[in-house]
Amino acid sequence: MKLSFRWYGVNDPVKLEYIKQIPTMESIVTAIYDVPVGEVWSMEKILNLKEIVEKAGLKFDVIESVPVHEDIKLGRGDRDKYIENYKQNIRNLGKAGVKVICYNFMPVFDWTRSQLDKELEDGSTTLVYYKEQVDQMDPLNKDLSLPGWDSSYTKEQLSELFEAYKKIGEEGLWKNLEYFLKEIIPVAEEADVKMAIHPDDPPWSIFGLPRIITCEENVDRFLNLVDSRYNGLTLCTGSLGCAKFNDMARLVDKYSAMKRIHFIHVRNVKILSDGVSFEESAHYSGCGSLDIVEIMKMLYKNGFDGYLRPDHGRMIWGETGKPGYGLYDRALGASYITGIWETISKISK
Ligand SMILES: [Mn+2]
Repeated sequence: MKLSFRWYGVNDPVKLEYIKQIPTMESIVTAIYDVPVGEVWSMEKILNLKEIVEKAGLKFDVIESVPVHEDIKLGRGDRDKYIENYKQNIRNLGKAGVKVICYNFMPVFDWTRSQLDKELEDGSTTLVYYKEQVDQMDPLNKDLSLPGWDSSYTKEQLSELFEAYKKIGEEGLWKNLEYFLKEIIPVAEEADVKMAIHPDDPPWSIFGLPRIITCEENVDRFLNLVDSRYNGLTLCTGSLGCAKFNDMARLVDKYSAMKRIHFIHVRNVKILSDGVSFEESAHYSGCGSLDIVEIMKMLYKNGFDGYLRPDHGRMIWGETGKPGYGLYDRALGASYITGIWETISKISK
């Protein structure tokens, strides 16, 4: 297990020096944020970022994410141009020593929450998803700014995109994902970069948009689209684990035994009594619905040697910053995970 930490670049209030001070921290998970989706990341930009990370004594070997252009997901006429650019990004990142690229195939927007700063009983704040609030949201209302949402779309563009996704549906999205994978995985093999898809968060359809990386059956289908180790997973315990139908320890066991997990996001979520709402909790098992020790045991049992990062944290101790991505609670999560790993490795000897 290689411990890593997400960092949003030089403007991130969480400094590399602080991340380096977390015991056993090895690698930075980052991306280039000033190149539009679908364009090529230049070697110059990549090497510049690598140098900044390495100067802080950390490794530059995981990218999260290289975003996939909507035209690829929709299978539109110019997708081949964007796929060529994507291949070039894989080659460029491979040349810079990157080992894993995380990406997702969620239509229009990434993760969805109803609130980013819900105050918990202990005064900390966290990201929450309350189904009844989400049900009342109208994504085509321009005044609504959703977390995880690309606010650069106009209302017209958005409704056009929604229509296009409605038309292709889940099966259309599968077909376009397969087309994309068959193009890029051979390039990833050649560049020795593991591609690692992030599951949909949350793992069910929202606002009528199709979502497919949601459950065991679909993850199996995904891995079979291109049966190569280079076609793998960023297994996110919180994303899949907020649905009761996903037994996380079992899924981690299954996919790590298959050597298809290259990167894992470890975090906990508390599923609420309605079964379809959740609050992100501290990493400790007792704070949420997931058994983090059991998950770590499965990784250990299967000799997991990929990258792991603590995922979202709450905001604690008065910290302000990017919701989910403060330093303190994620550092507590990292130490908790390191402690579990050390304990398992010692008692296993
Ligand atoms: Mn995640």
